[in-house]
Amino acid sequence: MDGFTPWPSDLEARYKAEGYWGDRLLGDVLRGDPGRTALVAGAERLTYAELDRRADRTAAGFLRLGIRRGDRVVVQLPNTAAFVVTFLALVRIGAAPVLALPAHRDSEVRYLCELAEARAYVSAETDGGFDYRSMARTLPVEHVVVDGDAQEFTALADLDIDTGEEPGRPDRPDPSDVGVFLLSGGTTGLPKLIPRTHRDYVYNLQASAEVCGFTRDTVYLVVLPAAHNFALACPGILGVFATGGTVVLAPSGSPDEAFPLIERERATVCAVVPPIAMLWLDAATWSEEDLSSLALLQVGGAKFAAARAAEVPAVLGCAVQQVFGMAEGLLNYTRLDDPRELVERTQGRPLSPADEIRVVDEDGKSVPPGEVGELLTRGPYTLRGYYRAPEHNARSFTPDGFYRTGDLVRELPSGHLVVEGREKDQINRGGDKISAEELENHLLAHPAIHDAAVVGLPDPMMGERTCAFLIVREAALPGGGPALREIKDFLRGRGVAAYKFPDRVEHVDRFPRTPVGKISKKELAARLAAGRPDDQGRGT
Ligand code: OOB
Repeated sequence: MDGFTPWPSDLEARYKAEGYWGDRLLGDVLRGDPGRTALVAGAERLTYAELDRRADRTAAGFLRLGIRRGDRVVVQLPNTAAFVVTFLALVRIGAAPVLALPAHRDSEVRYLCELAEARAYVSAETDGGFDYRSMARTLPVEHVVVDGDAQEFTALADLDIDTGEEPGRPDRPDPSDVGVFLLSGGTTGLPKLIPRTHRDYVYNLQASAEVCGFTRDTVYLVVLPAAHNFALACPGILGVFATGGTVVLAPSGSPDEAFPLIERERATVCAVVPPIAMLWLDAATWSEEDLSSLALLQVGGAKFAAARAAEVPAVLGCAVQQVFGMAEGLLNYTRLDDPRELVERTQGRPLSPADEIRVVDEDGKSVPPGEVGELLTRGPYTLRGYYRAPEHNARSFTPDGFYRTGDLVRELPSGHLVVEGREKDQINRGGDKISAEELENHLLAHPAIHDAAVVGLPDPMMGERTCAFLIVREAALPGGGPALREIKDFLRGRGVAAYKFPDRVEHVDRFPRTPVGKISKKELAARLAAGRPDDQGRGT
């Protein structure tokens, strides 16, 4: 596939020889007993046999539409059976799903369709009050497939029909093909696509299922978006399928929705981001649901404070596992038998013996053991390049193929990593990643805004919230410049996902600069922390 950076042949040979990469395809992950429950979604309960059949028939439906091996299809579905069926159907015919989040809007989805040159777009009819069909009308794709009332488009249900005839057998994908595209959190003006091959992602989910102790008795509750790597394959939905357990889809992580499902389905594992974990810690003290089935709570996506991690066993009655992962690949897990100290205070250690880790200073030299530096990594399930992004790749990877994570970490003698901060220009808002540059570019399109700088503001619940510092054009000054509400309306009008909206807006006359003339975001953050956002006295 053009635009995809393969692993060099010596590493490919090694990963195969050492058994990291096998021949299993993403379409073959359903390994449960045919009669056992694979998926519970709303009122639907599907056995492994039923899910397998639906995935096969829908695969045939996509073939009838003309979707073929190597094609890309943007998929934007909430946590419904349709997501699982569509994902399995597409990977079976070798068409790569491009996994948009339900929160994405026109600006993100259109860009993904263009970048991936997607042949089709699959969405819900409406969800959370948003009509995906009206957005779909102007997307640059040949086919729109809708789960539900499709109006002028193709209904997903119409792809799932048994025509009685054998569909033309498509060429089976190769394990080295790109199986799925994940979205990067983004540090530049535009989001990036992460190609994951069948063999690297199958390894990712199988090795994760092993480390996390998944078995056929695992009942995994999905509360994060199924399209997110954590919920999909760490070990996630696919890791459960590969070990024969049951996946239960919840619409969100709200205790009102998740707790009754834990009780009813006797859920044993759930993956959450820190704000949800903290919500659950509070809610568990007054809720009446029986959460006793819960054996493991995986927490990741953003740093989980040691003190809160320590509360989990007593309050929720289950073990806690910290997960420091990234859609780009590398996954760190605290192990189920790690001493309490490591589970509470670290973000885990690499999943694979073949994961290579370097912690480096600004010059790219390894720091002394135990000191903080930027985490670089390469390995059997970490990308070697973003899709169709040669210039960005030149900056994001070292010449010998290590991915620069932009995360600042400290490595303990045990190999466990402690996340100490971030170097990349990104805000981590409770696990949702916001590229400062992307948001700044949207803000700069506002007629009254002359310049914009977006920084993270520490927040006890979300970890960080988003603050936009704005310099207003002189002509707009008499009106005082746009307030937060106007900025949000403006961004909504541009089709930007709501999680990227700033939580706070500060108007300033100029920005503090670093000695080389760049905007000093450190100084802006320090001013916010000190309660003097428009301080002109320092650093200018
Ligand atoms: C997960 O994936 P992404 O791609 O949304 O975000 C990756 C970034 C990391 O580079 C790091 O900056 C941050 O999110 N992060 C954490 C963290 N887990 C992720 N920072 C501190 N502590 C943690 N535990 O977020 C993701 C992917 C797979 C599994 C889990 C999380």
